[in-house]
Amino acid sequence: MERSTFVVCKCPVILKSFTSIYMNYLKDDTIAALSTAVGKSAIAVIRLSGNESFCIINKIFKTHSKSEQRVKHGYIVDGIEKKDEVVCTFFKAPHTYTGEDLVEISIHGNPVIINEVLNLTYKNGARPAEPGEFTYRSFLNGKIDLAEAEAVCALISSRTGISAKAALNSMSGKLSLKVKNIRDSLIDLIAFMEVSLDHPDEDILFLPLNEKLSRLDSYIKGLQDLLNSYKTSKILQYGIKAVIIGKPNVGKSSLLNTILGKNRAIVTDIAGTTTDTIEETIDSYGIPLTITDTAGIRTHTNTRNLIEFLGQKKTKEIISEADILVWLFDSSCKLDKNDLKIANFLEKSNLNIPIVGILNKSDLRQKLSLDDVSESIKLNFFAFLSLSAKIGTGVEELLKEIDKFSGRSDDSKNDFLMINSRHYNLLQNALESLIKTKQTLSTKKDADEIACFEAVNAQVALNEILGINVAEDILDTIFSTFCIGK
Ligand SMILES: Nc1nc2c(ncn2[C@@H]2O[C@H](COP(=O)(O)OP(=O)(O)OP(=O)(O)O)[C@@H](O)[C@H]2O)c(=O)[nH]1
Ligand SMILES: [Mg+2]
Repeated sequence: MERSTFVVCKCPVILKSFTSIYMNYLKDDTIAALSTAVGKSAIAVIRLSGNESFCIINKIFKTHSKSEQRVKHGYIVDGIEKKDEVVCTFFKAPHTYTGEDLVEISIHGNPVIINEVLNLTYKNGARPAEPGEFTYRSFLNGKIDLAEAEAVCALISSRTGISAKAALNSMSGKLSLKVKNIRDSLIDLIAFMEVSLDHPDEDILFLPLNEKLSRLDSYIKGLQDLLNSYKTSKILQYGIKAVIIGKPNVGKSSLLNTILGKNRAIVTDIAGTTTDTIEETIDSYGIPLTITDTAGIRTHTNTRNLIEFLGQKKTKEIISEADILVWLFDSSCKLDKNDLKIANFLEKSNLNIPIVGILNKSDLRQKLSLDDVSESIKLNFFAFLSLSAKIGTGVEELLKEIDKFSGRSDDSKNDFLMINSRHYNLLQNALESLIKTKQTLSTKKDADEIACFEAVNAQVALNEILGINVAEDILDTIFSTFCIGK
């Protein structure tokens, strides 16, 4: 069976770099953009948001639907000329995505019609929306916080069901709630600390030291739990990159083909068949798994074959980019100098990448065991399996082993959160500040002022995750990665 590979989402143009773009525009402008993918489709949706949305639509939309209806059928017109038969959905502020008056025009998905309708909205007072500007307005109008806004982008670019679920959890506020709970309790503790600073002689609001420390412990634990979920979150979003390595003819390309369920790479019994890297991504247990087949590494390269030499060079380069290495041995023969050459290369490279060892060709008479490998190769294996790339036995177990590397457990499947590197760094800052707060309180006498300073630093970092007091350039960077129309 062929495994599902990924379809690249055709988002409307994404602008990668610009400076403080949103700040240069008036947020009172009414904006318009295509919110569905560019190209031909049955239906395309154009969105209008801002004070003038209803007014602009009244100029270009003729309908017989009753005025109180939210969804109206009619025609987009330029003067008396009909441009398309459409359905318009009206959303009245403040209960809309952006918090402003918003209209969604569902038109026929022909690029010519899309352009005509968009141009009509611009002609009548709207301006083209910047990337992510609808979500940016939603953030500005307090409909969502920054972590929720970032999750919108993560949801759109999710490549598997589980990563979409994680992004949805963050988008619906589950990450923000955890951060807010820690932050709010911390603010409470800071208040106690400040009161004792301001009124050292009064003991009405006095909080004993052990109570302060135990509260700090619970915040530290909460932050550590969030930080621990980062690795899984990263894997859910970006996937795992597994690189198959081994000497020539060991079955690397056969393994790639069997995992994919199709003949992607050429397989022959001629050593040195694969001379370039071949990469494919599959959905493996809900995680995007990118598998790279490489040119086999051997001591003697046929001098005629410069291509093979370059292929081996590339293999060595690609190894350093792997999250996990799948190292194949031919179990139908003894270890040879080519296996040892690879071992030598890996030992010298000091890469610290987990390795899954594979005794391939398990369908043939076995001449090599795990003990033989461990005796000659002193590297640590994350796991060691026996399989037949040709027949397929043991291949599912290999995928399960790779999945274990993600560190997720099935029990927490529904609770995954989308935590990005910005959140990670801020959580890390908050954690360090709280550890310092705790150390200061427990080791120094009358050190409440320093402890309080560190606790406030932690609060500031947590605020930034939620988008409170965030610098404009950070907002620009975040929203500029969005699609236009979102
Ligand atoms: N019996 C058996 N033969 C296998 C198995 N895996 C691969 N082979 C055979 O081994 C030979 C080499 O297989 P490839 O998949 O091309 O090996 P490779 O490691 O990609 O080789 P290079 O591209 O030259 O580095 C082919 O004849 C395969 O059919 C297996 O599990 N069992
Ligand atoms: Mg090959």
